Amino acid sequence: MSERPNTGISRRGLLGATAGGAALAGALGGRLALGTGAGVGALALGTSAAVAQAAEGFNVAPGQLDTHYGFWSSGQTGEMRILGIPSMRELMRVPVFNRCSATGWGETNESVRIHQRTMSDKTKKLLAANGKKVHDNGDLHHVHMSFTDGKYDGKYLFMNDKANTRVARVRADVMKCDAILEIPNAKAIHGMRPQKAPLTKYIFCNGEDEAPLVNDGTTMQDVSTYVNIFTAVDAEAMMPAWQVMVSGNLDNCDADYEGKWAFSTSYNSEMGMTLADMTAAEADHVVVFNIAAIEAAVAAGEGQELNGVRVLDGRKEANSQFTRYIPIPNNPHGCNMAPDKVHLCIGGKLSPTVTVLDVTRFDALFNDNADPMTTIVAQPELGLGPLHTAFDGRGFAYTSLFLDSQVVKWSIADAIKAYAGEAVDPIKDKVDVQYQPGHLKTVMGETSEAENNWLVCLCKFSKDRFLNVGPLKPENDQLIDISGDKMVVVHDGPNFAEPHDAIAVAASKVNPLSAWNRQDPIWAETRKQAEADGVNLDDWQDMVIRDKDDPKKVRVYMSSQAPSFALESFTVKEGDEVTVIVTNLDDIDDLTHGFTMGNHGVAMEIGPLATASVTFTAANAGVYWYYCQWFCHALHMEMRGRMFVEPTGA
Ligand code: RUQ
Ligand code: CUA
Ligand code: CA
Repeated sequence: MSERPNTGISRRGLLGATAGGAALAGALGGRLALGTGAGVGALALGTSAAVAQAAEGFNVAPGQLDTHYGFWSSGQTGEMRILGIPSMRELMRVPVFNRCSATGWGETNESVRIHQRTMSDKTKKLLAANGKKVHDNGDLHHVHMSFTDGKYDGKYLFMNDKANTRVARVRADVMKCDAILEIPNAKAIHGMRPQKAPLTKYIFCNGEDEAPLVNDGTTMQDVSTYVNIFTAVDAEAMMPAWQVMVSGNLDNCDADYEGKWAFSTSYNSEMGMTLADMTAAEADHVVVFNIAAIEAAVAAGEGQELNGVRVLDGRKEANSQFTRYIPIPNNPHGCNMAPDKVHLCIGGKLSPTVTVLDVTRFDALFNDNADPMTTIVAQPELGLGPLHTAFDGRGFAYTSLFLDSQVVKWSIADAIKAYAGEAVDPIKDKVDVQYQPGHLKTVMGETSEAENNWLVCLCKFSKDRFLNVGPLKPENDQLIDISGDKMVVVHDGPNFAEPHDAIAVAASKVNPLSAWNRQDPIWAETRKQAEADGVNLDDWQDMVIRDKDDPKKVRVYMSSQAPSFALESFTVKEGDEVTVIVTNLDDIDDLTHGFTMGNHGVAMEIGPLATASVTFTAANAGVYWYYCQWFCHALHMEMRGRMFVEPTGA
């Protein structure tokens, strides 16, 4: 096979490789590239008959349903969003790491329990010191669905929080978060992917920031004690399964279709602490993780136990069977496994190339210590700032070019031929996008069932595409028709801060409920408390119970049925810690009630047949109205009642 040293790319091609921090930051800041060719794209669009035709297919008439679900990350907003594809209509927001005023997420007892379930004592202390119940910010970059045999199975959605080193799970049957895990030892979970086959046993989580392994303040200045950690989370238990220390940091990751490997890009193989240092080397790497070798070592009790997790040493100098390092031109980013089950595409970012690795050659890396370069089968030069790659079912790849503000369509097969010396151009088409694209998504393109219809391109800048709403602009999620030879941008989709990634899933794969199951585990603890209080949550309730052991605690059980709460008033004492538990007995499709307690900062959603509870202090004597804030009935305004807070006379 042909071997090409990965430094073979011209130094000029390696944007800012050694140009120093300032030039690099300028280029990536987008000011240079913003607007280049932007107008051209807009003009071409307006005159193209193909646009009108493609736009026809994108139009979903009133009353019609989309053919695909889009599950969107929201970056620093911290929630998951559900969009319809191809209409690009926003269908729902699912709060996860954020605090939600509508649903009470982050405030209801059920959500606080989910937030705190696996939190370390240290974090709980930190939160308590800040006077908070939970961290109510998150930085949610990546949403991915659980797999069975390389296909979406419609069970769970998993997502990362880079800001607070967490992963979360959303149950696809109710579209609510049911687990949040703060990962110990690692720092800043960025790349995150489920295992694709045979099923999603693990969620692979990249730690992006280096820190001392025992991060207790004793070796802060000694960078040689810093490590980066790769974590496998047990997808069912939502607990860490094992961790591997690596050389260099970890950015994005993916997994193969056989369940043998996980792989992660690293932009900081230098272990640099400054921008100049992080971009100093000509090559960084992809780390390949050998799942079977790691599982065997964990079972044998190798490595060390740290904060309840088995940690193995997969750093270069450890020469283990856990990892291999494949050199990639400097500061790579995206890591995308093709649906052909063979090719892994690594976005060059500072290099204008995508490096294509053949994962069927990874066995030889571990068994025969083969030269890592032998796994590289193509390295097409595609344009400036290649970040992520998406795939269709015809062998085409679509790479976002951040600096060029374009999407490039190319053939994997032709790129392999070109790398072997044949005179073929792998590039088939380029289209301008508006502007600076990051992730891009084809329908089902991260599964073995990739489709050939739509591409969603998540642009980081929208600049002049929408009415000016002030200095902070929306992002722009563009819909591109990829069914023909030419890509056609058919829709501008403004979106709030700041979707990084999305997946597009055939509607047939997802089957959410319309009413809750009364035995749902989400309120199992609330149900247990009710039983202890002698209250049957399945019945019409109107009970106020003062805790036998702690007389300052009051629990108010009430059901709701449009248009009234079972309790039109209840009485507590000044200073009581009040828990209100509401059960919605309406089992009618779409009949959600709410509970808002006036002047107490408390509001929550109670869906059909759901139970929800919230705890607050009735600090001041007086009359307080509570009301249903979810429009449910012609007499919705009348769905209210009074809390009497009796003065203690103290
Ligand atoms: S990242 S724009 Cu947070 Cu997925 Cu690449
Ligand atoms: Cu119940 Cu509005
Ligand atoms: Ca680097």
